[in-house]
This record gives sequence, C-alpha cells and structure tokens, in this order.
Amino acid sequence: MTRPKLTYFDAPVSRGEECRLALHIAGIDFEDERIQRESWAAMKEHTPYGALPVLTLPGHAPLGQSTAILVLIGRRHGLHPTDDFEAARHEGMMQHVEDLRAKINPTLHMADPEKQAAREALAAGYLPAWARFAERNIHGPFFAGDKLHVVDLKLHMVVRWLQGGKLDHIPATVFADFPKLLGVHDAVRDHPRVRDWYARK
Ligand SMILES: N[C@@H](CCC(=O)N[C@@H](CS)C(=O)NCC(=O)O)C(=O)O
Repeated sequence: MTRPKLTYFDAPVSRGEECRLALHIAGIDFEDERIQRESWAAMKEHTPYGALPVLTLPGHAPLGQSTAILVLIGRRHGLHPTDDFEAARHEGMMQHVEDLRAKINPTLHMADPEKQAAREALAAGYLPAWARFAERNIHGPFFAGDKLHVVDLKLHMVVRWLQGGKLDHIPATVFADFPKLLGVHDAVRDHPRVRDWYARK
C-alpha cells in the first residue's frame, strides 16, 4: 500500500466520517474504503478492536479507536495542540462525546416502549446536562477559539446526529439552549475544507 486507508461503513456518519473529515482537512490523499454491512461480520475479527473506523498507514499495523486516529492525524498535521495540557483538555472533550454515544447507542437496539422510555429519560436529563458541561469547556467559535482542531469534528458530528431529528423520542431541539455547542457545529459545517468535502460527493 502506498497511501493511507480509512476503513468505515458506507455512510457519512459518526466516528468514521469525523476521521474522513480530519484526513481531508489535513490535505491527505487517502483511500476511503467503505464496507457494506453484509461484509462486516467476516471482517470484524480481523480489526484491532472488533470495530470501525480503522486507519491503515503504510508501514504500520492497522490502528483502531476513533480518538486515537484523530489525535494521530491532528498531531501530524497541526489539528491537535502541541502543548500537552491543552492536548489533554481536547482529549477530555473527545471522551465526553464518546460518553454521550455510549448512552445513546444501546437505544438503537431497543423497540418501543422500552426505547421511548430510555430516550425520553435521556432527553430530559442526561443530554441537557451533557450539553451544559460541554458548553462550559468551549471557547467559541471552535472548541479552543478561532482554529479548528480534531476535537471539533467529534463535537460537530454528534451535534449533527442529534439535530438531525432521526432519533425518535429525542427532540431535534435538545441542544437549542447551548449556543456555543451549536456554534461549534456551525463553524465546522462552514469551514472551507468541510464544504469542499461535501461538494465533491
Ligand atoms: N471506541 C470505538 C468505538 C467504535 C465503534 O463502536 N464503532 C461502531 C461504528 S461507529 C462499530 O464498529 N460497530 C459495529 C460493531 O461493533 O460490530 C471508537 O471510538 O472507534
């Protein structure tokens, strides 16, 4: 292999899309390998952690875990802080996003009325609390001010998911009272390299 390869499901969402965006923003020419759900079962056992995304760089074993992938890309291409404490602050927010996903993802496998009860409870309690804590850590317009970092891609993707209104029983307005959080979403959406990524689709 001569160029980096990012492997993820064939959808412009979640942890895979945030890694694709990071690679594109960094200006890296990468292979965008998209896996069909039918192929996944046979492939799962051969990935580092039994999950996607996976980044494969020439000369290295495949790398799993979206935060590790984003931090590596960010460090190499000026999209993650060089100061170790500030970097840890960014990684803390990335983990905050993963905590949210860990709360919502079990509901993806539920049926009503269990799903309705679980999601209404999240919308009434966990999600606004999550957003309040996120908000207090954001400088604006991006997480750390005027410059986009990989942490912003994770924040953008999760806000886009919830604002999209596709999770029934969770109102699309669940983050409406958190302008800095919505501001990160909008700042990433409007970034020229992000616009460029979606324009080429
Ligand atoms: N902590 C991992 C979670 C990865 C993960 O759960 N990926 C999902 C897709 S977003 C997946 O591979 N699901 C299929 C499966 O677990 O079999 C990360 O941040 O990359």
